Amino acid sequence: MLKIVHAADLHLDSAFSSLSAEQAAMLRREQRRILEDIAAQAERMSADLLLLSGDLFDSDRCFGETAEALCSAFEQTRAKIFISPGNHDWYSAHSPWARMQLPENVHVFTSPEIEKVELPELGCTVWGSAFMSDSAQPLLEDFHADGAGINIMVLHGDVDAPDSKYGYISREDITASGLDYLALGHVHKFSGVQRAGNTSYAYPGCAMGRGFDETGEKGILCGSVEKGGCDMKFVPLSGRRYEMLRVDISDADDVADAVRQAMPEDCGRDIYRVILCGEHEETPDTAALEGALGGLCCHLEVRDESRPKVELWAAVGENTLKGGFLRRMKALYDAAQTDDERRRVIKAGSYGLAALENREEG
Ligand SMILES: [Mn+2]
Repeated sequence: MLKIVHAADLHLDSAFSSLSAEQAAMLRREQRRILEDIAAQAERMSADLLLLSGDLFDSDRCFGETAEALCSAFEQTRAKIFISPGNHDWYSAHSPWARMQLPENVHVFTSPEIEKVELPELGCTVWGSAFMSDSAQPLLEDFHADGAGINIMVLHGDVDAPDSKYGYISREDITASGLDYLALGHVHKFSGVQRAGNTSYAYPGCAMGRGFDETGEKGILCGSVEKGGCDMKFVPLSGRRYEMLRVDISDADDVADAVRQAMPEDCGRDIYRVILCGEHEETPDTAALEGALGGLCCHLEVRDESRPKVELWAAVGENTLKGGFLRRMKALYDAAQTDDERRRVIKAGSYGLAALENREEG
């Protein structure tokens, strides 16, 4: 049985272009700390292998401090480390992978051909390959693992996407691979631990979100792998989260208060996109809300998808006194120049409608 930590898609040195320059730099520093978290986790569980399935860097370059952080994290664990460069951090003679002085325990795959590394002292064989540009041919075609002991592969590629230019991997090829565990990278969402034939495979997802298409908890996979089986579990990391929150402002007298109440208490470190929805009499001022509520979390973006209240116009087509009244009011509403004017028309319309229906306004 092998104890394994599997991570992928750290995308170190990402631009974080939707944030301010200071915040972006802060998040890049935090990304580097994630490396330490991963190495510490490997050391805590006395992992035999730390598998890193590509896109560790966001590009084929990295800052000096990132290379240093990587090396110092790798020195903090006794696990053997295997890296398969991906479509963002592909291997070349000029890439950080070729230029860095990596510690002894690190093996970087440097060829598009699948390479075999035998580790008799651990009773396993580790396979892997590298992207050499931002695309790769299908990866596992005609592959069959014939290594001694437990067969593990570290690979960046795209399962279930036959048209992908990012190294398509078919389920049939996984089934026929003879691998015990296929440690994948590329898909940024945790896939769950999957099974094809006797092979277990998984994408841990990215280690920290970098945008609103990577929301929620992010982490790595930790556990054990044996011949024909594995017990790998998702372990969340402590990085900041990107979160999206829809807030229905239909019944809100004060939109800012409604947002404040909807935000979770422990959101202070996180990056939020609040989407206002429902029906509301006034068009919310998103810039003012961002200003007023920005302190609630690390960064707040407010989008308005709310609609103006429309029930008022339901009977606008009726050939009745009510219909005629509503048509007059609707024309005023459509011609109104300001939100204030529109609000007054709606107010007048609902009073008038209530009077015509002989009921209290509300
Ligand atoms: Mn990636």
